[in-house]
Amino acid sequence: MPSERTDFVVIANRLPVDRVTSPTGEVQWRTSPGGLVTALEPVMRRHDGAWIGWHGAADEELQPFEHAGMHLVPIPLSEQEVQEYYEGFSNATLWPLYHDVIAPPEFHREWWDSYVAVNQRFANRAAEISNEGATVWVQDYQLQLVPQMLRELRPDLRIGFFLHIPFPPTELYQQLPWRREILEGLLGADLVGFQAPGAAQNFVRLVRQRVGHKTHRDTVYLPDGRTVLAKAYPISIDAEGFESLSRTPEVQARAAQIRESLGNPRTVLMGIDRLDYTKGLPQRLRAFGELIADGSVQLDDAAFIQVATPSRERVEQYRILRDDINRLVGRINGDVGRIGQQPIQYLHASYPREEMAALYRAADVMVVTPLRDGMNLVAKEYIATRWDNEGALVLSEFAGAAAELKQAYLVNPHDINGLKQKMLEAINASPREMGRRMKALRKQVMENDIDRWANDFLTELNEQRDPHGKTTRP
Ligand code: GDG
Repeated sequence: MPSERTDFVVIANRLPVDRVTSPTGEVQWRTSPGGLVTALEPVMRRHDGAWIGWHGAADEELQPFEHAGMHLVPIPLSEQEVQEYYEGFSNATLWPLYHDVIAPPEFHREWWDSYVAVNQRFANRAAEISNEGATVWVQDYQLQLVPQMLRELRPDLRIGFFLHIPFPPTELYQQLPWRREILEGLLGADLVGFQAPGAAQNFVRLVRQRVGHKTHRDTVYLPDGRTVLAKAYPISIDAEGFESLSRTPEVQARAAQIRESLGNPRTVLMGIDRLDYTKGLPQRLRAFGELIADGSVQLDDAAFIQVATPSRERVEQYRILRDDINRLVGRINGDVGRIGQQPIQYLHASYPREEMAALYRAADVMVVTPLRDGMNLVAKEYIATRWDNEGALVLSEFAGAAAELKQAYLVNPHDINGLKQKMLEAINASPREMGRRMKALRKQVMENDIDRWANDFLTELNEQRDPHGKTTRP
């Protein structure tokens, strides 16, 4: 490789590596943390596969290289493309539109042109490095045109697509000036995977209404005789890996230290999110502030740690959110705090995996309240670290994860009184009740891990087409 060709290709906006400079000034690549790499690494090794993606720096062309047994194929992006394709169309048009327009999506024709050009570059590269009949798996909303572009270049390939974020209902999707192009882009795949059955249904309905193809349940029938399957594959985590990390003496000691530094309160509540307006941070902070202010929870008994990982900081809505959260935390701590006792510990930073595991272990009540979320892996990671069946999860009904994690304290984050009540229930739950719920949650997460997700998707993709490009289904 990479002058040779391969039988298995993953295409994602980012390569699964970050460039790091060691204290001695040496530049190295480090596998970026994340379930997707963990799940796909073994599949990549088995098939000697390649991963196509941007390497994270603008205006830089890199040759393909090897890392941790993976063939990595970097795609260059200019500074202008980073602004228009990535920060613009992907994160200021599609992201808010697909998340129920929580923030207003911006529509700019130049952004769209850039999105088309970059998608074409990814498709061209995949066409170059794929063997006859190879399997190509395209990831996420930044690359929705790639399946069709790739099929035009290489009709022999088996193409799968997975959307990590929600797919919106017809009424919202209609706003998109390029609604038909995106649907047609996705229809280039043999199998289109979503986080939830409702998202797959939204897609099939839109294809019927907007493109006019015949559909039946989860199948779209194209005029050329090809069929496209649209189904849900709820993503998960490396559950065992997370559990064993959280069992190490170092992580347990660090968890104890975190609680100690808060003065060992009876209840530690926690939120961990990318700083994003979809995650419902203001709602949970407001609810907690009110519980302290109205005396339902005593300041001596509880602390709330909110970790907000910096994200998309050049996109305007994210800058606005950052200021809003700073103000809100300041107001709540100012209103209900005392000297040496700030009810909310707010951390705008990102941490290594070990620290994340320690934070989860330190939390009695994990509060996950997105207004809309494809899945939400934080909820699943928390559960994986609760091997003693202690701890409670407060979870938004609007997270994809709520469909599987039914024994969580499910909430509507828009309903602040309802949210307060559920948080209070979780805080005051008896050990027996907590154990009953957590046991059921753990069974769900430990049995349905990221390997199963990848296997289910790839098995279905293999069954969907035979190697000669004909459909094998009726
Ligand atoms: C999208 C969809 C879907 C966070 N801070 C740090 C850190 N993280 C890790 C968490 C978790 C991941 O990032 C966040 O995943 P989520 O699922 O919660 O949310 P998104 O980033 O919005 O992901 C989502 C997901 O794709 C997968 O399909 O579930 O719905 O929106 O794994 O642990 N990791 C480290 N340091 C941090 O500071 N190491």
